Amino acid sequence: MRRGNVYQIANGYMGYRGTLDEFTSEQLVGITLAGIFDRVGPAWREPVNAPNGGFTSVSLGGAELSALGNKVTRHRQTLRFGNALFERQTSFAFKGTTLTVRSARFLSAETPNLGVIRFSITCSRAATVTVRTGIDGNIWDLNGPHLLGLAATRRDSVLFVEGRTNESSKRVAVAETADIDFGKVTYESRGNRSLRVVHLRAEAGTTYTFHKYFAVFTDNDAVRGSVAEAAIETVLQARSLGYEDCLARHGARWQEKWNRSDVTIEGDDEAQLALRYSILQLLMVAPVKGSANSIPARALSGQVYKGAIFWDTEMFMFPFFIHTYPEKAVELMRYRIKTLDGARRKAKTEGRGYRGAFYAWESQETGDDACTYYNIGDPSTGRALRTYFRDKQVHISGDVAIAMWDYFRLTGDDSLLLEGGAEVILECARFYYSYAYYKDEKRRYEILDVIGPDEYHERVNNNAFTSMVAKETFTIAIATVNHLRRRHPKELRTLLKKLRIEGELPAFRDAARRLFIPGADAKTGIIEQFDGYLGLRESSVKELKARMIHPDEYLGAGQGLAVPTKIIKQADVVMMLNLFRTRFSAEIKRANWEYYEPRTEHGSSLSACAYAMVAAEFGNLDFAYKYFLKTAKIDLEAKYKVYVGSVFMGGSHPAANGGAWMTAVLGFGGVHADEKRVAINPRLCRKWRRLQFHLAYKGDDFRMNITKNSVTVASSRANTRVHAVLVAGKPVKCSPGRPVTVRYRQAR
Ligand code: IFM
Repeated sequence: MRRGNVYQIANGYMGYRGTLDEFTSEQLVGITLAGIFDRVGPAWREPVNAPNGGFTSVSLGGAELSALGNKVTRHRQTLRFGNALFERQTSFAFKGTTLTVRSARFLSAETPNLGVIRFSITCSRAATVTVRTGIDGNIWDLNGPHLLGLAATRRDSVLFVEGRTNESSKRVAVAETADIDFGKVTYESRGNRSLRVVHLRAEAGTTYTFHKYFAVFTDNDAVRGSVAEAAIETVLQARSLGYEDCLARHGARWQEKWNRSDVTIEGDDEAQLALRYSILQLLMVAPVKGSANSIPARALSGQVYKGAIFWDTEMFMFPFFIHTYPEKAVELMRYRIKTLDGARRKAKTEGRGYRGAFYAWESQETGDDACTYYNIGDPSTGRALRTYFRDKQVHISGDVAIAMWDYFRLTGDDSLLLEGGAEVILECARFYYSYAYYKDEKRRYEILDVIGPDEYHERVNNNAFTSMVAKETFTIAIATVNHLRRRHPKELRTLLKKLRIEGELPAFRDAARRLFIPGADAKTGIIEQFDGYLGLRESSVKELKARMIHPDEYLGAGQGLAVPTKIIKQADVVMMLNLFRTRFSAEIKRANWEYYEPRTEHGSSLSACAYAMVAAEFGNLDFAYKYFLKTAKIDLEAKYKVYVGSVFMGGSHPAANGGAWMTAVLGFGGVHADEKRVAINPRLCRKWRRLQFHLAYKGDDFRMNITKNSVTVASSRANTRVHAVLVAGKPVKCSPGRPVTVRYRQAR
C-alpha cells in the first residue's frame, strides 16, 4: 500500500499508483481520475478508478510470474524526478532460468489522457514465454464497483474497455495498443480483461521489447464524437509517434515545470531530496489547463478521503502554485468558481440556514458537501461518531476568499475577479455576515459555534483563526468592490445587481471593523484559541496516548480523550500567526508557539509546517528545520497514519508537500510578497549554504539566490518592468536581465 503511494505517478488528469505491471486489483492497482466521482449505495462518493491499461504479465513455462509470489533475485524500482518516470527491473529465478523484466512508465504531460510504457524481457536460457498485455478491467475500488456494464472489445490491434458510472452514467473508456514485433500474437477477452497474448520462444540473452500506449477518456472530456473514438485515436497517434518521441515531448514539458518550480539547497542532501520529492508530487497532480479541477487532500493517489478537496488546497498548496506556477493556481481558483452554486446550496440548507457561499468541507465536482455528519467510526465499538466538520468548520469559505484575492494581488491580473472571483468573495462575506452574531452590549460581532483547524475541540466560540479569516473576508470583499469600482465600474454594477448585494456592503464594512478577534494576553502574549480554552485540563500527548484503548482511536468528537483537555490536533493559533504573519510581532509568535507546541499532537499532516514556518520567523531555526524535514519527508518515507478511527486514510499528502515548499521558500527564504512588492528576509538554517528558487510575481519571473550573507535577485531578461524588492529591509530596484546582489547579516 505505502510503496504504491511512494512510487505513484500522475499528470493532473490521472494518477497511477506505483504498483508493478503484473499487479491487479488485489495488489491495489489504481488509476484514479481527476474530477469524476461516483457513488454506489449508501457508501461514500469517491473518485472513479479507470480500468488498468498498463497491465502486463509474463509467464515462463506456463507459470505466471509475480514479484510477490516468485523467487526474485534482484528487484529495483525508481521514480525519476526529472520527468516523473517510473521504472522497475525484476529478475525472476524460475526452473533454472533467470527472466528479467524491465519496464518504464509515464503519464504524458503533453497529452493528459495518455499513458506510455516500455516493456522488455530477457531470459538467461532459451525458454517458452507468454506475455499477456492489455487492459485489466478488474478495478480496485474502496466503495465500488463504479463502472457498470464494463465490456472488453477489440478493434484490430487496439484493445478497448468501456463502462458507465453507476450514478450519472458517465462513460469511461480505455483504449490500448502496443507495437509488438516478436512472437505470435492472439487475443483474449476474459470477463473485464481485454488482452493480447504473445507466444514466444525466447532465445537466451536476447531482449524483447515492446511499447504500450493507453488512453483514458470520460464524458467529462470535451471531445467531438464518442469517448471511445477519442481514446482509440489517441493511442493510435501515440503509437505512430513512438515511445521515444512521446517521452521527449513529455520530458520537454517536465523541463518547463522544473524550470519554474525547482528549489536548490546546497549543503543538505537530505533536505534537497525530500523537498524535490515534495515539489514533484505537486507538479504531478496540478490540474490540467482548462479543467477547472482542484487537488484533493490525498491528491490522485487513490480514492482515499473521497477524493475530496479541503482547505488544504488553498492554504497549503495554492501558495506554491501562485508563487511559481500561476497558470495552475488559476485552475484551483476556477474550481471554486465552478462550485460556487454548491456552496450556495450548502449555505441555504446547513443548520439554521445561511446566505451566501458556505464552501463544502469536503468538496467534489459539484461543490456539494461530501463530508458526512458521522464522518468517523469508533474502531472499538464500530459506532459512527458525530463530527461537526461539515457544519461547523466555517473557515473554509474565508480560506477560499483569501486565496482568490491573493491570486489577484500577486499576479496583478484582475480577469479572474471578473470571471466569477469577485462573486465568490462577495458571497463568502455574505455567508459570514449571516453566520455572525452582533452583541449589542459589547458593540461587536462574534463568530460562534465553530470548529477551528484543531478538530479535537468542536463547536467552540470565538476561535481566533476562524474569526480572523472571517474578518479578512469582509476586508477583502470591500477591497474587491473598491477595485472594481475604480477599474471596472460597469461590471461591478452588473455584479451588484445580479447578487442584489449593494445594500449589504455597509454591513460588511462594519463587520470588517468590529468583528471580535481574541487578543494576546497583555502579560503572557498568549492568544486563547477559543473562549474557555485556557480553562481546559492540562495533559500531554503522551498521557492521552497511554489511555487509548485502540491504536486508531479518534481523540476528538463527542467523547474523545482530547476533548476536555488542552491537547490540540494541529496548528490553530500558530496557523493564524503564520497566515497573517505580518500582523503579529516576533514576541507574540514565540510566546504562542512555545505555549501551543507542547500541547499539539500534530495528528494532521498540516500541522508541522505551520510550526516550522512560525519557528523560522522568530528565530528557532533548529526547531523549524526539524519540522521542515518531518513535513518534507512524509510521503517519501510514507510514515503516516493510515487509519483515523475506522476510516482508511492512506494516501499521499499534497498539503504537506506544499508546506515543505512554503517552509523552505517563505520560511527559511523569508519571502513575503504582497500587492506592493516582494520582500526577502532570509533565515537560512544551519546546514544550508545556499538556497535558490524561482518566483513568479505580477506576470514576471525572478530567480533568487540566497547565501548566509548575500541575496541575489535576478529579474528575468523577458520581464517587462523594473520591480522594487525589499531585501533584508533594504529597497532595491530590479531591472530585467540585471541581477542585483545585496549583502546582509542574518539575524541570530
Ligand atoms: O483538512 C484536513 C484537516 O485540517 C485535518 N484532517 C485532515 C484534513 C484533510 O487533510
